[in-house]
Amino acid sequence: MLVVRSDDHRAHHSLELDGGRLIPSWEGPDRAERVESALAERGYRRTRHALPVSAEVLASVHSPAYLEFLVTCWTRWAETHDGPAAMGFAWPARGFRSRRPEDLEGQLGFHSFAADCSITEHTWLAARASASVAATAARAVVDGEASAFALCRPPGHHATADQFGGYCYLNNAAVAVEVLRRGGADRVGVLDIDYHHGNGTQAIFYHRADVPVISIHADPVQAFPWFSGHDDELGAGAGEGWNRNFPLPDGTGADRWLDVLELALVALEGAELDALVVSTGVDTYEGDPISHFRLQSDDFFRVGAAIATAQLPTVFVLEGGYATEQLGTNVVNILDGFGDPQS
Ligand code: SP5
Ligand code: ZN
Repeated sequence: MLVVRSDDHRAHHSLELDGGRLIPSWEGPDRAERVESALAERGYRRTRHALPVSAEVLASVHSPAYLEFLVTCWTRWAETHDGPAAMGFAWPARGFRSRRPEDLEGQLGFHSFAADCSITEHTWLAARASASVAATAARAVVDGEASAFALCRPPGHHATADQFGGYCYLNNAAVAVEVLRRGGADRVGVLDIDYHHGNGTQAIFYHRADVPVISIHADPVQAFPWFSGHDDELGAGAGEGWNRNFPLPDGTGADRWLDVLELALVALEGAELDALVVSTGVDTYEGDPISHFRLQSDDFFRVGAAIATAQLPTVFVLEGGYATEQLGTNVVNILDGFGDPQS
């Protein structure tokens, strides 16, 4: 399987509010390094550097105001603040109006939805590179690769058209979808297997019938992002019936989880897809420090093998997974289980 990567993630260090403390984010540069070394150890030698994602593709996923905000945020912040990270602290919650403020502090609330995520000096560079990794992997599949792995960091599935949060700034999976669509795949499915609901991907495609989105995740009554991911969120308008959520309780282990993956794959089969994007989070691992499912490292082989039964051109996009030491093993187990041979 082809691996697409970039070094530009390295300078992105974010801070997050966790238990009342501002700490270095669980989502750090060491994550990508672990995945890189596991790939090398396991013989994944075909690697490609990301080519820049086009402005058109980015604009098909995100709003112009949000992109401008991301590009300029750190410079604007540093002109008037000496704090280490730009983050929201007041959001248009229930009862408020969602009208965009002019001031940066207000815009930080308008363009985010959670305090686990902040913007620092090189966040835009890293987020754009991550989207470029996804775009380049999708382009390789358009050009004939059976599958590709996008080693994306920061992750993307929580990012909506105009909000960051959940360690995500640009929606890399949605970028991959758009590149596949432009390359001739009429119907592209998203299968999101991260522990957390991919609220951003759901929202971006919620009204569309050409991009079915299916997600298996922790029930939002128990887990972040709390306000998205219930099983009655089925899509709307032209997209009605094309969004499916499979929320599961904390403590879910591999057997139950894999049974639900079968259900998800049956639903995808009915969608008559031309290509598949897999939002590949491995925070379902039993040792994950911020998540509560119980998959073991060997179970990820079965996850990959099950996804291979869909027999679709497939782009794997890295999302979450915070048990850093086992992260590479878990990710590569999925890719090995999927089994697109090396060449
Ligand atoms: C891409 C992805 O997996 N994003 C997940 C973001 C979750 N961030 C907030 C998690 C809050 C969990 N609180 C656990 C506190 C442990 N000290
Ligand atoms: Zn996650």
